[in-house]
Amino acid sequence: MASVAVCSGSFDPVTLGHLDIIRRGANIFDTVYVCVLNNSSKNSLFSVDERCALLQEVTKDIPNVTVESSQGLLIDYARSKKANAILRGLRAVSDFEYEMQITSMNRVLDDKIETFFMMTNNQYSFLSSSIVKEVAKYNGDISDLVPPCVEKALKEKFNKAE
Ligand code: COD
Repeated sequence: MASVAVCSGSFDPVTLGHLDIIRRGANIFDTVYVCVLNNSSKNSLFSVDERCALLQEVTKDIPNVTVESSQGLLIDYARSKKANAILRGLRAVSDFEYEMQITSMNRVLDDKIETFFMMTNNQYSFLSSSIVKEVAKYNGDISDLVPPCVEKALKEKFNKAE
């Protein structure tokens, strides 16, 4: 049976930490669907279409990755793709409680889809979309944190294009 994983997130915007998880996931699973979902507790800077376009750009060299978005529950999207796995990244202990809650809820909704966690690459352990947006807003250097197209998009958002 083909292994199909859904790598879910807000990706507002995609960082090198996300991309590292997507790439490593694509080495393990036959197909990886990257699904942009709205986190109802976060206000987003980029629209869903903008987030998808950036993800498409940075994953275009990975043949078994497809980028999509969904409005509803992650588990419904995963079922619609016949996925057997949900792939999430873990950075610090602080991620654990939140991830455990989502995973437990998703298991109640469908106990046939397993959630897999991949430890962050050490160099990205501090990295989040929120921290990148904060640094970019005040014109700090984010070139080691995000792909070039994301750096450009952030500069444009904050109206600091050179
Ligand atoms: N290194 C490794 N992993 C990382 C890094 C990094 N530097 N940065 C982020 N990650 C991981 C995160 O831990 C997460 O696993 C993933 O990448 C995405 O992160 P974010 O921050 O872009 O996305 P989240 O965590 O805000 O996404 C939450 C969802 C939108 C997936 C969640 O809210 C959801 O599933 N919503 C849909 C509604 C639903 O199904 N709800 C029921 C479940 S409770």
